[in-house]
Amino acid sequence: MNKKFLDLGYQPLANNYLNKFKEKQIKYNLKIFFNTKTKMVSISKRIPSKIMFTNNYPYRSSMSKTMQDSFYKLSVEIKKKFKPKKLLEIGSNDGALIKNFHKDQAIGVEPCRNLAQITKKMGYSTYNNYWTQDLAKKIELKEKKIDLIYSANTLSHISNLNEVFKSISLLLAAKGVLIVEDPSLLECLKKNSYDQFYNEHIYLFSTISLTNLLKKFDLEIFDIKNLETHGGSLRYYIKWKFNKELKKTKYIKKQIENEKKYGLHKYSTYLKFSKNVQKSKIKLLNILKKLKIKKKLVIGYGATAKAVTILNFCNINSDLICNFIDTTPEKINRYMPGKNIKILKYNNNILKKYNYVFLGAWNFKKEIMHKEKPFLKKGGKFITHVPTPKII
Ligand code: JHZ
Repeated sequence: MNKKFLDLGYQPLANNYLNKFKEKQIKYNLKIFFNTKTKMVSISKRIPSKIMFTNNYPYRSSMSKTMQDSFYKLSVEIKKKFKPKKLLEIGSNDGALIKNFHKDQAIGVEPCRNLAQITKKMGYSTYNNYWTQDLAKKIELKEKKIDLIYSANTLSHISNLNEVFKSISLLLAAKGVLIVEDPSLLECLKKNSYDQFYNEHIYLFSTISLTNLLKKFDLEIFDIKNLETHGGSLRYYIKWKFNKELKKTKYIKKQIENEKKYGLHKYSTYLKFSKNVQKSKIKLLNILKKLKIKKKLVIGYGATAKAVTILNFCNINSDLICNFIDTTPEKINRYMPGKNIKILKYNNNILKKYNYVFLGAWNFKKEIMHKEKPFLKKGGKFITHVPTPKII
């Protein structure tokens, strides 16, 4: 049974950056549910993939050094541990992972044409399609079975998980490995990072809920890694149940114990989280309103999907955060969805005009604070809402 625990109000599509000031935009009521049987956390309103993942999708995985490093490190690990003949990435984005593999070795699947074109140009075989059984069958005809399937920050974006895993089942070799990486529900609750919820994030997985789901497909997790990326993610290493060659590590049991200790299997935990979200909203607004009274200028750093949730839930307008900056060409000179705050192109001097920086990309706090040492030296300060709103 699905039980609601959080209502984040009316939210526009997170990656639908506006071309014009006050451009009309549809908003959807974003409610979050906990399923008492499967323990899965998901959002209520499912927007069709075709509306969200368009031919001009603005998010690029390669825009931060942190993510580039993470993908590079993983590629080294994959080559060493699993030595795949063929690797297929579901949601290959701009090739941040596959570029670390040989062009004949890695295959991309990417529904957003602008991104698929990038990896095609790089010379990688790329299927510009959504992930379906039809596509899996088509790939199998050409490539045969695949020994390593990888997917980061993609499976949690697809509403029909049965279709997702049936398609994977069609392609994964008997001794193959599936690696799935997505934000961790446990970290989200611990950090009170409710901005992990937006229309694209249909699910927020826990090891408990994913284990329950995989059983239906005869798949099981054999190893798990906690990652710092995207504010705390989990990397699940998955195999066929009948494959006894790959041994299960102790980390799965440990992670499930930690999740149970925190109460991820209980509805009451989510009600507590919901209360903390309301408190966080009030605290962040207090900080920004006080700065406005003092005539301080605040700029948002990183026009993230997460920031869209914050702005729209807290009703933050350009009187509280004047602008955002970002390095992504597709976002520059456009406006934050739902809030008409203009996104400026990042340059080394841009922060000079501002007194405070709100970390829209708080998940890259280390990278950003290191890069912006001159701003800090001149007395500039950062604001974050994670784990609790404060000036740092
Ligand atoms: P970042 C997106 O979420 C959407 P977002 C998506 N649904 C998802 O699941 C995750 O990614 C993985 C910029 N930046 O990664 C680049 C700078 O400008 O937190 C990005 O626009 N300068 C697919 O949008 C944004 O910040 C910098 O120095 O929440 C970061 O977006 C750095 C480090 C980043 O994902």
